Amino acid sequence: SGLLNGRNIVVMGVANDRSIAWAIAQSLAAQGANLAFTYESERVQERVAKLAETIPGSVVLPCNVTVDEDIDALAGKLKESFGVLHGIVHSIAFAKTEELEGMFVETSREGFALAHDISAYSLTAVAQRLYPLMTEGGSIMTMTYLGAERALRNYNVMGVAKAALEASVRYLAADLGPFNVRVNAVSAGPIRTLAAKGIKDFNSILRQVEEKAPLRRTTEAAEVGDTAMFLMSRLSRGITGEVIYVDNGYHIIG
Ligand code: 0WD
Repeated sequence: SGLLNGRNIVVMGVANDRSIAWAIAQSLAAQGANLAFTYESERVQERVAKLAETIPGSVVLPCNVTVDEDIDALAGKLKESFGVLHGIVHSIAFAKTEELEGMFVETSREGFALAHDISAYSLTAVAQRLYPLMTEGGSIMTMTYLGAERALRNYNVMGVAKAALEASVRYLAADLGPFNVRVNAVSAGPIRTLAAKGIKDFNSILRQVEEKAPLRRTTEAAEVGDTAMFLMSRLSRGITGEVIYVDNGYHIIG
């Protein structure tokens, strides 16, 4: 029997079958979770619906996280389909490609605001509207990267947004703990996805990880999926406000 039987979890950020959110969904479904998927726009709707079809009983709902009304509507739909919500997987980020190369010092006001709105504030916007559905307690998780704490080449404004995201995890954890809602982040090693395409020189980043990481290999999305499953389950009931590294140990090496 599954560790997540009877648990209702919304997964945000599936764009295609390479998305980390999709690997997370696989791990959650394997443990018996009931899943809802959200998609950003009609651009990805069909792809997400096709993928969701492979997980019986899952529902697919629209939600562009830059639009408050979308998140309000999502809360309503989740209440309709699930009643009680137990988990939120936030696996969403965006920055303009021109902000992901060259010097951080060149970041525009608009690019900074957009990256922070989608990649950092959205976690709070979603938590704010969905935690009232977590009447039996719950677990919220998001995805972050080492660029939050180190100045990594080309990661630039996304690193600053991830720092804001990680701080948000701590403040949300402090707020929602009394409601028995936990909030954590997974800091994943680099994985080749659509989002990674925006990062310049991704191949050399992967090569560096293979050379330097204690486990001498790059991170697989399924490894993140299994840690996400742990975070969504009762097994992690004592953990909140934390950043957990799933990076084959890369970040400990100088
Ligand atoms: O190496 C990597 N791939 C790592 C990714 C290492 C460490 C962390 N992460 C993070 C990313 O920063 C992101 O937070 O993991 C999360 C998921 O990223 P991913 O799976 O690598 O990338 P992708 O498959 O592109 O999923 C991100 C999705 C968007 O995809 P596209 O490529 O279409 O922008 O975030 C969603 C969208 O589906 N998204 C939105 N969803 C709702 N509203 C929005 C929005 N406004 N914007 C983007």
